[in-house]
Amino acid sequence: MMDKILVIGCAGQIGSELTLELRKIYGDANVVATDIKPAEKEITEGGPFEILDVLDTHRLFGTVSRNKITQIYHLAAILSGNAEKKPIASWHINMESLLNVLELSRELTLSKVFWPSSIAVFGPTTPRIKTPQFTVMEPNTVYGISKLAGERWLEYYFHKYGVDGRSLRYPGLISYKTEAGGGTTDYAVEIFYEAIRNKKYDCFLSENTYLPMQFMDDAIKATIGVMEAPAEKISVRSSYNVAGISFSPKELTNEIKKNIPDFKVDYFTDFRQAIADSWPKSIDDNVARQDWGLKNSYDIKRLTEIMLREVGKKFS
Ligand code: NAD
Ligand code: AKB
Repeated sequence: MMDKILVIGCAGQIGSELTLELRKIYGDANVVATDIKPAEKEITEGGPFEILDVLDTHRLFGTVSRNKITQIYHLAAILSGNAEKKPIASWHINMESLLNVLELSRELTLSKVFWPSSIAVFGPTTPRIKTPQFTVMEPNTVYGISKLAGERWLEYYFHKYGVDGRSLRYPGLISYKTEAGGGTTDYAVEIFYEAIRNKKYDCFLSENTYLPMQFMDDAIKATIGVMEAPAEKISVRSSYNVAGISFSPKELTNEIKKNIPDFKVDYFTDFRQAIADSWPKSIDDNVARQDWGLKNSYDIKRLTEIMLREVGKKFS
């Protein structure tokens, strides 16, 4: 029987690309896209789309049952920067939504669930260079605390109820289709828009702040890779480290300058600097490589060229 997929949060930075990729694999009619807000036409007209608040348990059960859903990709969340502005509301959305999805997966015996974690699960006491898969985890942001708790719940539902949840600790994701949604790594997306529009960017992180990043195509491949891996290959039932590449705002600026020589960046750090300073500078993702074959193909040069070309098209 063909799998039927539910994507929750299809209008966001990841959902807007993952939904289209899933439709290519499983067929347009077999991927039901949902979000609390309208999505791009490509998604709403290219296959089934519903407005759905993932906190509305009753409607969520209805959508899953009516569409005979077998797998869920649950992407709805409040990201690190926005979550610090509304800690309790963000905790509620991030945790209740995951518990709703896990409970439903248990009750309706769904085959698999994908829920993303983040490098935000690490904190100031974590080793920051080549952060290992298993290490000290004492996040000090509400987003990081919710992701760490979510990882524990995912593992708990697997061992206690057999819910086959799979997860990646995404680094900062870089893409051109949909703008980033209120995180700390967003500078690495915004910078391309400002480089194209104004040849000038005010960066909210300091020039030598190294963070792990990944181009969206690699993130989508990794997401589908972990979901399609045979269950016996999944040794980590919390969430897998995913490294991508690491760079600082200064290095990214220099790469952009190779294409736009008069591009200028000024630095005005804000509350997100402290968040970035508590996160890893680089990640060791060997466990994911060994377990199910994680691969990254995009380096800073290649992603910069693609970002400038594609963001450039939006303003030409
Ligand atoms: P995003 O903010 O761009 O998209 C999230 C989507 O969820 C939005 O379209 C939003 O409308 C929707 N949403 C919010 N509340 C909802 C609700 N109550 N019901 C239904 N939909 C709701 O986020 P993203 O960057 O696409 O991230 C997706 C997931 O990946 C999140 O769990 C995030 O924590 C995780 N993640 C993202 C990154 C990144 O760099 N983008 C890195 C690490 C982890
Ligand atoms: C954020 O900055 O909040 C996200 C993330 C790394 O989880 N991009």
